[in-house]
Amino acid sequence: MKKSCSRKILVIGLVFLFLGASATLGSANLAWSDNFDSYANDQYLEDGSPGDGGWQGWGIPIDPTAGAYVRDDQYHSAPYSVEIATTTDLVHLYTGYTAGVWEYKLWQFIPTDFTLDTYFILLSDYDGSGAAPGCVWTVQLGFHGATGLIESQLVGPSMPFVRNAWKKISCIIDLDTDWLQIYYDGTLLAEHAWTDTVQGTGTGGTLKLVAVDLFSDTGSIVYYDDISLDVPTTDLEVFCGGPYYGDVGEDITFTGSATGGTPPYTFEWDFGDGNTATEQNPTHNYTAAGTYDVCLTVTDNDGQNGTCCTTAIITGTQEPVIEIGTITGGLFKVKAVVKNTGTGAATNVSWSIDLAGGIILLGKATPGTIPTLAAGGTATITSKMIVGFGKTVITVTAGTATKSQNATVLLIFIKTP
Ligand SMILES: [Ca+2]
Ligand SMILES: [Ca+2]
Repeated sequence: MKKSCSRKILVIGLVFLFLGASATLGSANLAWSDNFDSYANDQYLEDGSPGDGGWQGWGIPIDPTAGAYVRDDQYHSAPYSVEIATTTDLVHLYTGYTAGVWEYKLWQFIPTDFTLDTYFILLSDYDGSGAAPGCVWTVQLGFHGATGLIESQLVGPSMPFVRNAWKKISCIIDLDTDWLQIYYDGTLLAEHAWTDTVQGTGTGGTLKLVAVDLFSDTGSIVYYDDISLDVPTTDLEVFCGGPYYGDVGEDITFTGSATGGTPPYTFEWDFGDGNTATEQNPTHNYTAAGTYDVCLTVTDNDGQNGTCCTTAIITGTQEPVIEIGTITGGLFKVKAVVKNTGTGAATNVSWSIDLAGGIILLGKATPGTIPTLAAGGTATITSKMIVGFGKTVITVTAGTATKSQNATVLLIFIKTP
């Protein structure tokens, strides 16, 4: 037992030697990432050990009650993500990030029923104390369930966060020029000097990144996945917004964007209902309720493609309502007005004009179809030539509507009251 422990220590020591040597070769060698897929489901990450991926509960000594569970309830990469629950204050420490340009990137899932507050935090100093100068917060994004807004400290509440979808948070950290840019779902949320910290402009920040903190300050559960710290990517990345919500027939504006690759970009949307668009931010409406898969494919100037898919959730009971208006006679013919008093378009409305009673020599029955009848629209239907004698009853049907009208036929003239 003792022997195997010392062998482990020897291996760890060699790994550190290798890391120490490679760190001087170039910043890319420092790249770190965690997709949470190598752990066991429901594994608890709290003690900072290699088996916990270095994740630990906030505090010196480490607070094991502030750890987090690996879950398969949601994931950006299958099968797992990390669950940040009410008591979570999960920290990962980093060393060597003291110069160069870095991207801290992670994917976040905020459930529809999320309440209260949860935070994504980066620190330039960390001693577990929970106070400056031992701990200095450089990025602090608060996701506030009450307002639905993201608050970037130093900047204040700004854009809404998105529920029920995986969204990328990206921090571009330039430790050479002392600049920080924070992006949410491809949109610039805030930018300021890295050393302008949450404690205030020009107070306490140092040109290094030493820790991330995933902190739920009473907030309900959120998830993170595919967290990385690496040189900024230049790969083409596509953002398609969503999920989108709307009623049948309601115009929805879809928002697309792209980063990386070689601009300019071309955009092609597939709305999942057979319709497409080539604008960056098109407007579209759906004719039936349901959940549609919406995909945006972006092609850059080098012909490189990227795709982003989301959903459009369409609700509503917008249906056509067919009614029959005035029935009128005249020379040879009966006319009737068919109205759509509903909120949705009608298609292929079957109709008929039938005469019963009297002696009808010609035109006893006329069937037909109205191909489309828009909401609020009217159409006039006309019978075939009618010739006959005597009192009759005209019955008009259209869709499920029926209306009858007494009339008198005098050879070629149909008299209605
Ligand atoms: Ca553990
Ligand atoms: Ca994963």
